[in-house]
Amino acid sequence: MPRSPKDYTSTEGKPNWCPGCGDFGIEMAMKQAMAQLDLDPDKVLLVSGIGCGANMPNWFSTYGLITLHGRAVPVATGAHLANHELSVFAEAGDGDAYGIGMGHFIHAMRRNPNMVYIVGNNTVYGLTKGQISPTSAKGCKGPSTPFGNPDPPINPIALALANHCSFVGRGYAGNLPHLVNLIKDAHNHKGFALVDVLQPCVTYAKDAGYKYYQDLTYDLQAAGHDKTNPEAAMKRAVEPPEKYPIGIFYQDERPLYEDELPQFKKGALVHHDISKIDVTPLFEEYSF
Ligand SMILES: Cc1ncc(C[n+]2csc(CCOP(=O)(O)OP(=O)(O)O)c2C)c(N)n1
Ligand code: SF4
Repeated sequence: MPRSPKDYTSTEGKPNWCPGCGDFGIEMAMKQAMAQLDLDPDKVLLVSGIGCGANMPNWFSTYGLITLHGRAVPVATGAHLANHELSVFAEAGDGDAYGIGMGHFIHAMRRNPNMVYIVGNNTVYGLTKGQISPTSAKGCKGPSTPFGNPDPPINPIALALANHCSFVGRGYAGNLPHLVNLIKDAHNHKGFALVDVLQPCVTYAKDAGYKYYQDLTYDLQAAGHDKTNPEAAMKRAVEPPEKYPIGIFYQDERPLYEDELPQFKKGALVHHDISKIDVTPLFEEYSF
């Protein structure tokens, strides 16, 4: 029997997002992608940070872990290194990923562990009631910026392209078929795959709703973009903000983090025989 999104759905409760939240689209796209990839739920790990979107593992029947704000990527990297036979998805909001978790994001890109990083980019801190985030537009008003945001936004796509990310993609939570395919491509990619998702927050980012993105997104691949060309990718990434290309900006192949580390030559750590390892000398060396 072919798998369906239900096979990845927790029986313990339903999402508590606001009606119409873009996180519903991301959740369904992830589940459809997993089903179409025919992933065994017992071989999938979903790790998140803290935020509205980061509640995601609660609604999945796969292995899941909600960590700390900004810490999805390092925890997912650790889990992946321990058992890199799992399909590892890290998931976070834009505040999580590009604010407090920015350092982890940059270092993961240059290390290239084999995982998918899905960022629900709604340009606000949703869970804490709509404060501006690192991707909020300059001048936008919110509870933390009643006179307008003084800072220009981070461009996560340009940042990823400039920092060794081996798969750089952007999707839109309101275009499910496209997002499903993008997540499947990201999963099939060997290396660290960023999927930044334009995600309407219907409660606190009303200016960037479904109509806004519907009008301004266009499909990179349908427009003939060459995803192997880094200069073309950067040009697309810095297009004026009134356009939002979605699809794969860039993809290349290079060694995985686990391929670079001698500890993994014998396979995933979970399969190593540790029964004959004696840690007593280590304790003796470090005891006072
Ligand atoms: C170390 C730490 N700082 C701040 C917070 C408070 N906090 C929780 S979620 C959040 C921001 C959520 O925004 P985002 O990551 O964009 O996700 P969204 O809720 O929009 O999905 C903040 C600041 C926290 N939980 N931990
Ligand atoms: S506050 Fe925004 S991001 Fe959070 S659940 Fe509501 S619509 Fe979604």
